[in-house]
Amino acid sequence: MRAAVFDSGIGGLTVVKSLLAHKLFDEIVYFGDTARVPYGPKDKNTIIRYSLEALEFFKNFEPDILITACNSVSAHAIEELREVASFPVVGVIEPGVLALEKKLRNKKSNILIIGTKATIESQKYQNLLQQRGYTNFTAKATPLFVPLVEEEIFEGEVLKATMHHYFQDFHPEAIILGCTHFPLIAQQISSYFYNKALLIHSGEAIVEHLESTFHIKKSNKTPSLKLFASENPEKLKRVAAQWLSLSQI
Ligand code: DGN
Repeated sequence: MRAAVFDSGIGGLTVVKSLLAHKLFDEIVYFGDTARVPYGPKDKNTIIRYSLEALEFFKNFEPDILITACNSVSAHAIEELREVASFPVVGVIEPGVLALEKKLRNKKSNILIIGTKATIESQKYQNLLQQRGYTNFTAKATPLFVPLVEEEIFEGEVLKATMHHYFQDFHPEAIILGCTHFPLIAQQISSYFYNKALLIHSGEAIVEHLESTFHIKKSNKTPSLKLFASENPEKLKRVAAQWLSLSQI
């Protein structure tokens, strides 16, 4: 089975990492729209247009499934992608909320959702949490984390100051990492909250969703990975080698 995985930049590699670890596909074709990242501050129509262009790119590879490893795309363009694609299109938002529900039974727990402006303003996470009976959640746009990750700043003083800027008033029991760039700084986010908050990561959530909804089973073979970027593919490959612990791509 061949999966196409799409993000605005390098963040979707965090989803690829989980897909590789669980060996769910024979082949993964990744496209990061690095020339136009970030999508987070862009309006819905622009996100839809860019996403449909990415879909055109993937058509040449004849994928069996498209995973939008980008919350901003999952929040704003998933229906439009589904209308046009001849294969299933799976986003990261619903799986994230379902994964949270499995781990956090107390519906009054204090939950913090972080993501891009586009994701937070779409209200998708907030609506789903409300539908599932959660009553105590706050959503906060934390867009500065995206350029830090794209700059390969995964730790250090700038990141600490940014976390303090966004998080100083929060004491969450669980945090939804509502942007696929954020697992790259998850350890730092976790230690900011003294490792006491449960972190929900889209990659892990989507693996559970693919197994349960699409009945995609683990294989014995490690999937082959093809990486494409609209700009500076070397950087994507460098981060992939580091983040995915691959010796050669
Ligand atoms: N990785 C994208 C997401 O999950 O929303 C966002 C990065 C961006 O384009 N701002």
